[in-house]
Amino acid sequence: MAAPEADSLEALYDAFASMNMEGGWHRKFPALWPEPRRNFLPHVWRYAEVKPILDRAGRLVDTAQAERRNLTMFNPVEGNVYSTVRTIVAAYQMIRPGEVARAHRHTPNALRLILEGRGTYTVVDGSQVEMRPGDVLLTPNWAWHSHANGGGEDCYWMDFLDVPLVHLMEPMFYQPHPAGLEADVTELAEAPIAFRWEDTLAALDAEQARVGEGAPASVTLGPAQLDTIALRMMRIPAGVETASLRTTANNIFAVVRGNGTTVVDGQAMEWRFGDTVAIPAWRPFTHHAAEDAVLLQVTDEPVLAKLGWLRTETP
Ligand code: 1HN
Repeated sequence: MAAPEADSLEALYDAFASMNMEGGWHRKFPALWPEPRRNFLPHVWRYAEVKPILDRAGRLVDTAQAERRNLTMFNPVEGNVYSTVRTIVAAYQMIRPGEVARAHRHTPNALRLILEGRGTYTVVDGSQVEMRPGDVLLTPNWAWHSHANGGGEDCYWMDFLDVPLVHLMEPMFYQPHPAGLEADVTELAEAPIAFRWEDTLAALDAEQARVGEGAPASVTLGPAQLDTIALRMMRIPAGVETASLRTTANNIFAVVRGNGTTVVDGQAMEWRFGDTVAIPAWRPFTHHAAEDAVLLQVTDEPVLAKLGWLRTETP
């Protein structure tokens, strides 16, 4: 039998590549590593800088042109043009008096935190609820939703969606409502999808009494209705610092009240009302309140927990 002809590793690797395969020992990029990498970057977006450009967009872009006048925040990590952290995108949105954002639905789960302005309503699966500053409103997977400003003030809010997770796993479905808006609408003062600021404050007061003055108090906005995102309101009294935390969950904090500083991986980021702080997985962080502060925590913890990947440490 003839000896194999000029058989070399190089020829073997060419054969792998021609078959769309690669040797596990030969790949240029490792597939496994000892612990989560520092990939996405800690970052803060400042509402004071965002608001003027939202207002400019308000003058130049109407709701006929843009079904949603939203401005998404993309993490500055190289190559990313969309996600705020790996699984979640956050956006600022503004709607002017008389404007209507038509109904649509999509598989990504969404929620809103209202910053400023009264007189705007959201309609979620036929339930019309007013959106007031400090409120959090949910739009679960596949729920129809539209927004309309029937008042006299510009209304500003923040959106959070698990769109990047849906991109990653591919189950994206999206439909504009065939009629533009839902026909059967019931106006409700309260709804399970609406977490009112007054109720949040009352829950925080009760929790504060339980943990004692001078400690951070955190309440879950629940029961959970979004499968992929958990929500907590956290009050940090002036001068108090939260315990250092490192978690495999990705976090975004939105500033509802007060001001302070978050230190992520040694990097200090100051924040005040309306700001958005991105804290990617496995970066140790602490919050420090300069004055009494309330932060909304938006986290993909439920996903990590369901899959057995949630690890939390206090380094
Ligand atoms: C969306 O549908 C809304 O319905 C807001 O108000 C922000 C950001 C990305 C993708 C879809 C909304 C969004 C969004």
